[in-house]
Amino acid sequence: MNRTFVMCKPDAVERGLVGEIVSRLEQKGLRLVAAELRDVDKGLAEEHYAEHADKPFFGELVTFLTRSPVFAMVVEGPADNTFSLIRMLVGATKVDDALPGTIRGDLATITTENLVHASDGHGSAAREIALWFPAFA
Ligand code: FUP
Repeated sequence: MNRTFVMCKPDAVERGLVGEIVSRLEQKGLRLVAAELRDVDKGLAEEHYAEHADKPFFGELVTFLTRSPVFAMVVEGPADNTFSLIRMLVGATKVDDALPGTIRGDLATITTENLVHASDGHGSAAREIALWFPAFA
């Protein structure tokens, strides 16, 4: 699948970094096929992060994702590696591991508030596009 799900999380919208993040994706050569600024309710946040339901940071994640609007996107690339290209641009999950040159490495200081979510495989891309943009599933 050459489409994947990407989201500027509440911290990115609050800090006015949506343009910077979208710009990095576009400069790479990827394009938006759907995008929406939207409020996230508890149910959607819990479903989105269902794989982390038993983690100690789950409650914090849900509270964070629901605190203010997110900018949700479906992003397309020329080949079926779109998700991995974007994961490279986004950088490591933990801010201490995120290298300069990546979105998180350049712009984030707290692991929970690491600005961007991006699907980590074909399966999660399909699941997340269906969850957030059913018309594009
Ligand atoms: P990622 O795919 O890089 O967004 O990371 P994960 O799906 O593993 O984690 C989802 C979110 O949980 C991360 F963006 C930040 C948060 N998280 C923590 O707060 N603490 C951790 O130890 C790991 C993840």
